Amino acid sequence: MLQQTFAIVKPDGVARGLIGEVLIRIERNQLKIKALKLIHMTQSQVQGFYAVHKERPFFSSLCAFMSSGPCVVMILEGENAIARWREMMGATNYKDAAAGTIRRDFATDIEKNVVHGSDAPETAAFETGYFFNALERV
Ligand code: IDP
Ligand code: MG
Repeated sequence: MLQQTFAIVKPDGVARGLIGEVLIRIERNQLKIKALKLIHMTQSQVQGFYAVHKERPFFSSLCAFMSSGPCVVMILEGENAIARWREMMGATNYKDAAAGTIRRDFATDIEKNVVHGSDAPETAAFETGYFFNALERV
């Protein structure tokens, strides 16, 4: 099934010079980039994006981290793009992530885990719409 998903290179990834590394992996895995920009979110913009996590103990730390510097936000498209991008990212906790995944190779912390990916079609639709309007997509 042809799908779109939403991806982020988080502030730790951008600060550490990992934008190119992530983009190379995306292109090598035949996911098409349909939208892309560099943004620096405010805390309240992050709160809106991560609203599903607002009751979690790590929420305020996560919002501070995600607004600490610029991120690259993207829409990716391909067959089963949601699952394929999550597989490329690896588990949330890099210690549990499979060999060869982005988080296993580069994450330093359960929070500072380099990349984000939507977890379902409904969240992908919400997240792509949160960051991109029609003119920003090809
Ligand atoms: P995901 O990014 O793999 O989908 P989620 O459970 O949706 O993981 O959590 C969103 C983000 O919140 C994670 O990517 C990570 O940055 C952060 N996070 C998740 N669990 C923890 C935790 O236990 N401590 C600190 N940060 C966490
Ligand atoms: Mg998630």
